[in-house]
Amino acid sequence: MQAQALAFAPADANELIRRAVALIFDVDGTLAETEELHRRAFNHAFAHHGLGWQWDRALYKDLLRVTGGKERMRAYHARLGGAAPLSDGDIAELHRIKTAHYAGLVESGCCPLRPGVIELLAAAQARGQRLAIATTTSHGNIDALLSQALGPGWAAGFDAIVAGDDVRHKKPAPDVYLETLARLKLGGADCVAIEDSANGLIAASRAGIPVLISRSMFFADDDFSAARCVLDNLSELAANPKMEKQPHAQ
Ligand code: XBP
Ligand code: MG
Repeated sequence: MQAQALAFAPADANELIRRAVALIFDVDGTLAETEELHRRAFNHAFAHHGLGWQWDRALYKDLLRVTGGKERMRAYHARLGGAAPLSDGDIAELHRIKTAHYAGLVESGCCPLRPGVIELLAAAQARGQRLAIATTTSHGNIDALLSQALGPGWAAGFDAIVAGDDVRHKKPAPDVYLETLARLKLGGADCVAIEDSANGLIAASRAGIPVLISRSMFFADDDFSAARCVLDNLSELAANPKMEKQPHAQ
């Protein structure tokens, strides 16, 4: 199924994007390969707290099934069985340290936006399309990433920015996408969600939004058979004039 989606991806993806009134972007993994920085920031917080936890990439890939940093730490703690209890205050403090370290990493400029992202944002704005963000991470983390990549006035280009703690249930629940649609005053079919993970795909699909996948480092082998299109990255889109002239090119 995935091979079929890939074979027809460029033309379908261009059509899907162009007919949308609004493009709704996930952040982690979609706009930038941030998850490796999140992983390092978690490990920094664990060392700072003297916990003795160390999340390597293989373990982190597995833990990413749980969306949200606080929820991910809780799930890992539960998995350990007889570990010393962690209060909500401990989790909040770990997450505060993790978030501060993550912001420092992002602000150092080591995490550029993925290929094709800036071109797609510019092309969509030039076509008069609306832009939105629907993410599990926090407003602070979105701002750290996009201030660095797009400049301090970046938020003015987006009509809705909805973060994980703005809603009751994180992805794969549809809440963050439903809230985004409510703020945009649009139906799901008027939009396209640009995602990198199966959890994101499920969340957007449950909100009735067609999904374009841009494969990322940690989620490349997720099941994307319910996606409308699957790309390796957004530079495959026709933001460049060469593909605009060949809409049926594959
Ligand atoms: C991203 C996440 C986030 C980050 C950590 O999911 O799950 O939890 O890993 O962010 P998606 P916080 O890209 O599907 O939105 O620590 O700020 O929660
Ligand atoms: Mg993501």
